Amino acid sequence: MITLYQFPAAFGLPNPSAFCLKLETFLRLAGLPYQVKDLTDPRKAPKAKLPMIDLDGERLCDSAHIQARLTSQFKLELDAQRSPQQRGQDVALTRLLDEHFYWLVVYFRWLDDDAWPRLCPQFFGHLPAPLKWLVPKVARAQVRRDLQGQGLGRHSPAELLAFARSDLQACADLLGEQAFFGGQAPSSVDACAYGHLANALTSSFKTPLDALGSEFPTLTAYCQRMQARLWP
Ligand SMILES: N[C@@H](CCC(=O)N[C@@H](CS)C(=O)NCC(=O)O)C(=O)O
Repeated sequence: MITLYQFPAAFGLPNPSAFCLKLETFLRLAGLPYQVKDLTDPRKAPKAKLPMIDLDGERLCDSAHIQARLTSQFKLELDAQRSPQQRGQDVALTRLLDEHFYWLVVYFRWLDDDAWPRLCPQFFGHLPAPLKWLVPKVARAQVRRDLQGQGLGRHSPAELLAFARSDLQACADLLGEQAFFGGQAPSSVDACAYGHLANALTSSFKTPLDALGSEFPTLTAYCQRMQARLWP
């Protein structure tokens, strides 16, 4: 049995974490049975990040590692039809979303001064006093440090929006006229694309990134298509 440990649903999405939504979408695409356990404190996971799964008593972390393990253990064929060139593009798109675009969404949720007073009660409102005042301060300082270290936190909001626009343009160009990044049917890269794009473009938690949604109608239509297929 697979148990998926992830943050609770929020923002009108199955999950407000792009990586948790990526992995749960993958499980649905693969047709693997699973149960969900909500966790609000990622420090309880061995690598202090979510998602993680318990697979017959073994704890596995990192959406990419988990997908690779499930693919080999259950002989999944989600990517069987992908050519070497398409597989290369899938890795490149995954890196763009996981390692670059993700941080832009983090910035506009956590460090934008308009977003923070709305985010704070959503993520930390369940904590008892005085934790609900202390933990958000520590967590926000950690996010600020992470973004400084990653490098994107050194840019202005306008520069970050320009990066987001070019990331989304790359996604729209790769999608082209196809229904899914995998072609006529979703492949595993669609789990990643949906996790990130749905969080940035279709969340009820509004950030400056929402303005970009109208510039990329094929991507918002894509999110709706994935939602209808996997999250009816
Ligand atoms: N490479 C990891 C990234 C997971 C990740 O960054 N998870 C975030 C939530 S979206 C997290 O748990 N952050 C908690 C923290 O950094 O303290 C994966 O693919 O699963």
